[in-house]
Amino acid sequence: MQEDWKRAAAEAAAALAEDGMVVGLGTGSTAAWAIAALGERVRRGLRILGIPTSERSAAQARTLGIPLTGFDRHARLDLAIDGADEVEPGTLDLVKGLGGALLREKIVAAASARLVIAVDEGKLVARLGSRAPVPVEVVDFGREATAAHLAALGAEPALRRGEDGVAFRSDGGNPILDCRFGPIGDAGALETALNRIPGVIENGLFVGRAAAVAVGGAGGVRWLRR
Ligand code: ABF
Repeated sequence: MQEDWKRAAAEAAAALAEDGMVVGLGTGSTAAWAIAALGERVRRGLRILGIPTSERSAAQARTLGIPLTGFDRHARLDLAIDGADEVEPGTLDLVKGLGGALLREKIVAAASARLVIAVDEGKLVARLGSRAPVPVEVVDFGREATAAHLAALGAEPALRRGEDGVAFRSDGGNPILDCRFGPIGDAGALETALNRIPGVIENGLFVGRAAAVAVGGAGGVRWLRR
């Protein structure tokens, strides 16, 4: 059921791609549905270039024959399509990064004319932080000191580990501290405060970035727009 909702939302988002666009390809199971839909459209003649937000998404796009480009050739994107872990419907602010690709996702989002998010309705929350931790990508050096700064902002930082117990590494080779804040009052202020901490590379709060969110649910897909 939830997978159908993700898929429907992702397909609605993928329908926004047009000939000639440079399109950011998100990461995660919902974004994978969007990449699959784009692949099908490319097979039928759509001409786009993709910039993937992870090695995983790059591999999927290559398998489907979606031509890829990079920032060296295209510094601006027309559209980025991605998933999210939490969406605040009133503001379209997001928590992203439980998939581990938040840094590339934010770089791609910031370079895109339009960020379109696809989610199932289970991702909607009254307040960001209600369910998901905020992922924070950090450098290895001084990780414990960085974690102490994060704790001083009210978080409970936990080093992300794989099922094997080994510390997770992003595509950039960095660890991630998952920071549980509980419901966040001012997500914009927190996004800025997190990135001021020495050792923090990027955090998973995406404030004021999404232009539209496709929400899949029992009644079909509805659009939330800014
Ligand atoms: C990416 O994948 C991330 O920003 C987010 O963490 C995750 C969502 O994954 P899924 O669509 O599998 O729930 O979009």
